[in-house]
Amino acid sequence: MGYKVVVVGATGNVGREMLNILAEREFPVDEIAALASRKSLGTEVSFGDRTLKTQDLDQFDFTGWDIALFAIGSDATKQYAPKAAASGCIVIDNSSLYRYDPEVPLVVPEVNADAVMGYGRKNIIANPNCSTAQMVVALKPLHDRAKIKRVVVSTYQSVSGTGKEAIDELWNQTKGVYVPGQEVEPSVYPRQIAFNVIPHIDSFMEDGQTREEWKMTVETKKILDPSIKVTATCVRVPVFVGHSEAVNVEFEDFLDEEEARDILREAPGCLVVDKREPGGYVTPIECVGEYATYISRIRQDGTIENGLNMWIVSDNLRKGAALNAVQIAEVLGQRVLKKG
Ligand code: 2RA
Repeated sequence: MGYKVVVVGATGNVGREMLNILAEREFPVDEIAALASRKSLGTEVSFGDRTLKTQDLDQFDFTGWDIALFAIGSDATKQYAPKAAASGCIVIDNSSLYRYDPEVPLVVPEVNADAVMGYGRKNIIANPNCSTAQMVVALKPLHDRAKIKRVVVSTYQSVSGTGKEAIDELWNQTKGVYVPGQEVEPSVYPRQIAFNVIPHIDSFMEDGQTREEWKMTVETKKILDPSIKVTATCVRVPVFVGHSEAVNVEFEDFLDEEEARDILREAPGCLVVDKREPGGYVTPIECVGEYATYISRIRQDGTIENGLNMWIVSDNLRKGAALNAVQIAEVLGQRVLKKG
């Protein structure tokens, strides 16, 4: 006996990964529906060795369906998620719409799985921002051991975080640099992304940070601990998939780098690759298609009393979005729906 599962936004990067991961992890599915906007109607998407034809989100009746994984923008989520939730279908939403709503749990299962039990207030659970998810997976076990005071993070975020058109822009701009007459002007980003980096993701706020940077602060506080101070600089880099983060952590108590390495080696969702030699660390290319949050370059920060530096890398479409959503569905299945 399994679940009736809907994937909303099934033709997008994240929606397709949700279907892939539901199949890979053999989530107990009795029935599955792949929904898309009218313009993508009938597009075929893969679900394991099956092919699904997308159905029209606007016409779909969520009544009788158990879980809906939403991977569409905030505006469309605002229109359809409440309709799904009101019909009794529990929504797991990957947009930012509900993340900061005090009545909606914001969940990374390796960090705060118990928060799933708060789903009933709106019948909605929020998935965090991709750059937050991988960071809190690594911070949680260290926080439990030595209580984190402050985090300073610089991100190196791949273009797949923006979407398919950004992937195409990086590809075409890169080719255009080498092929005279095929130059591609920036359209997705304010500047050329090929062979460049852009210190701007999402919109600017009054205080000079971007919303992406603000998200990392607010979401880390909601998921892990409201007392942790977080300051972020989020940068777009010419990488197709895989977000990387240089993270500096200040603890209440001293934490030796070797002990930190041992803790992370045993921590859920974490994989330590950390040798002080060429190639003894993870780069985005190695994380693509994987589930793990990789941690490298673990080392003391001698400039403060109780500091550590580390390098955190993960597939932003997976742990940063689709995998985390499916893991939330697994927790729902085990603790709430209990059919599978
Ligand atoms: C990005 N975190 O990387 C944002 C949304 N996925 O663009």
